[in-house]
Amino acid sequence: MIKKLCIILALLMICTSNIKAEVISGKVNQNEMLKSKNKIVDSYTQKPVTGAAVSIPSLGYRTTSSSDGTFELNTQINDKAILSVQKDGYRPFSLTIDENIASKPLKLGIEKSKMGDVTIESELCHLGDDVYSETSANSAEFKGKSAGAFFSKKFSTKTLRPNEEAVIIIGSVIGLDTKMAKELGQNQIAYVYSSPTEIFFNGEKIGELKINGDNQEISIPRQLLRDNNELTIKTGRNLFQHAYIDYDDIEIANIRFEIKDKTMFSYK
Ligand SMILES: [Ca+2]
Repeated sequence: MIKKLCIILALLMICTSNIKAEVISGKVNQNEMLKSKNKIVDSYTQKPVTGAAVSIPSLGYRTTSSSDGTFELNTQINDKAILSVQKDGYRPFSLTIDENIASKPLKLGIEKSKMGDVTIESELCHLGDDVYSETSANSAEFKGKSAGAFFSKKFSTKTLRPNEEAVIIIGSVIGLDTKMAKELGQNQIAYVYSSPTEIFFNGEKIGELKINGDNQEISIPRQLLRDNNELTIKTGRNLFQHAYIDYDDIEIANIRFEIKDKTMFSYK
């Protein structure tokens, strides 16, 4: 009897030690997974989004989220760069990342497109003249040719209801060397700075970009809206270079037109 009991106890001990070993190795695997796995989710349902196109255009890096929404960033990121996510039925998404941000698992929430949304430009655009200082904000990430000092695109929109307002969203911008960008430590240029990037809607100036970052929003005055519209973005110029025009070299991605319901944010 005692012998049998000893055997059973011994078996139990072997079993539990096996279970323990498995749990520990399971944890190690999970941590390794977390380190390398970034995830795309629906910002409303928090459910994984499969087949989203993830790219870092300035580095020529492209991948797709798998069936569980995860994706890997198998590329060296040294300086700030714009990461883009595109998926049918969703608003284009972009995020300025750097080595530090990319070293941690990213959970990116993307939003379903809404009625009246217009994607004006989802690709990365370089504005300027390709002449820039190596200490300019994010100069290391500048790749490809400049598209000139202007970006301009025509697009049509639906008529606004009285409770609605329209905005332009600049998904991401890097490389701005304005006075404010300099004061915020976004570049290492010692003395000079550029005028801000200007945003024009149907020929009227509606706003400026003075700092680098994501999701900058510019309201469109109602009276400027037509059925067919034109958005123009003009990069600034170095205010300390008078011998020739030195445009501020910037990279801009994910330019959108969106309609907002004003009553949704009002508590009156
Ligand atoms: Ca320049």
